[in-house]
Amino acid sequence: MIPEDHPRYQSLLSREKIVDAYKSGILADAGMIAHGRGEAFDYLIGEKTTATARKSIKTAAAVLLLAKNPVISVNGNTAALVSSEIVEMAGILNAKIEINLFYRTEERIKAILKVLNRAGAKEVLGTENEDLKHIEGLNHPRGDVSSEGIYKADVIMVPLEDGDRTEALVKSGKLVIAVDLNPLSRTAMTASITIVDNITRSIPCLIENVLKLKNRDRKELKKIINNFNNVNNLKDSLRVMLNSINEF
Ligand code: PTJ
Repeated sequence: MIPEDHPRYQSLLSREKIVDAYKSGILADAGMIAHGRGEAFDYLIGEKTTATARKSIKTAAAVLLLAKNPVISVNGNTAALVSSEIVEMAGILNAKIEINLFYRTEERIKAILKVLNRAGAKEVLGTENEDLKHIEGLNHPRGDVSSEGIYKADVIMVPLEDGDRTEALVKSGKLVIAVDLNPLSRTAMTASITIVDNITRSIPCLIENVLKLKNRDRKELKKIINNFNNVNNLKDSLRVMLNSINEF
């Protein structure tokens, strides 16, 4: 039981979800380490969605609304923290949901599928019932993807992705939206759009932006995208972190 008035309530709540997900076989062992690393960076941005992150979130919303075939990739940490939000967002965007794991095992796929179904997902790709295709340039099995999902997607959202796979996806011509609290990770630097924010805050904020931009014309959405530069946005995120140290 975490008291709601605890100053680190949200952070402790996430920790609890991560530990529960680990115990129920959803999370990879390394998912705990990844979460801890994320927490450290979150601390440096003040555990809030910065103006810089809002810019990338707005751009991601525009990209997702213009996508012909958007796919949201789900791994263990994402399923543990934001499964309901992912299902809600996929519904609004008419996007596909695909389980795509770095540490892929049949047991974890089943456990994550259960969580997504419980959150209301009707169709989930990337499970063991499918004939998976392989992305060029990646060793088995983390390059295995659904032929109906990531394989033919034009836009892929990959919260907490690894650098190799982001690189391979971008190389294969996909537009990749990453959520990564570490602005210096290879994923952050390789993705087309990087949201430097906690997934627990950025997915709800992304849903808000999608709803706000939903009825805007294509020209306006394209203008938002053209005004965005990922490298500059990452530099701004680093400045936010440095300033938080200077303000100390
Ligand atoms: O479920 P699987 O098998 O696909 O494995 C998932 C993990 C995350 C274990 C795997 O992809 C991995 O090892 O990732 P990395 O290389 O540790 O990268 C994870 C990145 O996510 C790090 O840069 C963290 O800072 C960042 N991160 C961690 N928690 C969050 C986060 N970013 C946003 N929100 C978070 N809550």
